[in-house]
Amino acid sequence: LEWNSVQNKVTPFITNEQPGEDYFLVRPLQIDDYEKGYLHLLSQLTIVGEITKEEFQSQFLKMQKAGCYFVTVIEDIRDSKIIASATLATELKFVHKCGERARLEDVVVNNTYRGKQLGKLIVLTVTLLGKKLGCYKMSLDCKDPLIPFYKSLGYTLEPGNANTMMLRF
Ligand code: 16G
Repeated sequence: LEWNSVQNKVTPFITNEQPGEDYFLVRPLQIDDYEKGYLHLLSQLTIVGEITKEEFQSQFLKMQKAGCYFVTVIEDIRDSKIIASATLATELKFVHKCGERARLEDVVVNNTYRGKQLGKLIVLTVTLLGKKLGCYKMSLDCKDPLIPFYKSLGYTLEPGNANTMMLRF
């Protein structure tokens, strides 16, 4: 998976440097993104709960220190708002020659920005990052209606091997 294959999937040509409109910026999450509506965006995906700026910043620093979280966002620089996000989380293993696996988490695009292929752009960006980091596989959980979207980006259901089991606390 290289940039030209990303471009092939996202038409008209857009890359992380040129995401279609010059007011969209693809970049890593930053510590001041609390002010830019990052948690409001995440609340379009699932329950976020009340999180203070201090709590956000402390979690951000923990994630940064851990070194295995790559939270990627798209900012609309016209009003400094985070309008899309996806997280790549990596996990060290003994299997696969002391390999590393990657998980794609918390993919969300602000619902007023749908139809601009920003979901594709951000998923392909973090997928490419997972590959560059040397991960041997990348996986995700999603709801049924999103299966075609992820399939269009190269993800597959592995028959007999794709059951997500859950124990909620
Ligand atoms: C989806 C997300 C997952 C997120 C979860 C939240 C992707 C690919 N998957 O499964 O990352 O954490 O929804 O739902 O974005 P929950 O609150 O039920 O865990």
